[in-house]
Amino acid sequence: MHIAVAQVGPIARSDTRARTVARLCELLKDAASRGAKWVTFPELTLTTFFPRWSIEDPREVRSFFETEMPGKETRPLFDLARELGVGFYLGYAELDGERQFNTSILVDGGGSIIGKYRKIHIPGDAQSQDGYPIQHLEKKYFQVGDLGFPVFDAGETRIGMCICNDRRWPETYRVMSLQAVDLVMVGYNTPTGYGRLGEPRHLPLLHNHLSLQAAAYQNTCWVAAAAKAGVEEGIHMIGGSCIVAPTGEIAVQALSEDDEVINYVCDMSLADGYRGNIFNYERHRRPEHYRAIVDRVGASRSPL
Ligand code: CDV
Repeated sequence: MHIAVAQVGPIARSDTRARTVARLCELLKDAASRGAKWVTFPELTLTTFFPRWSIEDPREVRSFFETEMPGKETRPLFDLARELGVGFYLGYAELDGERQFNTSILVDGGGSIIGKYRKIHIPGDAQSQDGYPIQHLEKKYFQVGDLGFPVFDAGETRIGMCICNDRRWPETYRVMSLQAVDLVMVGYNTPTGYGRLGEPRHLPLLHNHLSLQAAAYQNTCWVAAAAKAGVEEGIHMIGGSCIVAPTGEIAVQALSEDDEVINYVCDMSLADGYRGNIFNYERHRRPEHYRAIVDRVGASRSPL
């Protein structure tokens, strides 16, 4: 299976959808010219990463959301996908009635939406935090997703999706792995300087790859991860977009922090060796001992 990841460089607050979609179309063409059949785009691909600001004007907030998909401005990407016969994952802010979600869709090579996911692990805060150098207000703008972690059959391959912070949580992949997922697509926007204050600047990239590589290996699947990268509205966002094999190895990685396509011909049977042996779930998993994972949200310090 030939897949690509389209990393996207900074998008300014003033950029129009039309301009951004034109960039995405160029990336899709680049991926298709290399022979790729599926492309992963980042989280919230159509606009700048607006949750870095506390925006009070509801009309301005709504301007970052899509009410239909495809809409007038996004249709060219769908038309191009159909023309090229290339499917894609696209992250965007979804307005569903009054409900706001951080969403991704899976569009097949015929230009039809075959899957939808709404981000479950919503990080950050609902209000600006005093003293934080970088605000991350996803809890202000997004509800927790209500679709679980579904997987979708795309020809011979079963594809799952998650969004940014989801990639750090083992449960995300295990739920998909228990539905025999072959490929997990993930888009992300990860600022340097978020999180533990004074965290060394190399750690966000390390944690990105650590999470993706462990997930691919432990869940016997491929992972295709696309960053929105570079300095966007004064905030540095990590790049490091990559395709990870079920061996846990990075097969290919972006070198820039700008618009860049990476691609790889994935041998989907690479997972079989692990599924039949070290990670043979039927033989080795012990769910009767995993109760706490669903019964508890946090770690209990109560006396044993
Ligand atoms: N967009 C994100 O979900 N970003 C988070 C940040 C807040 C750490 C991430 O997990 O990369």
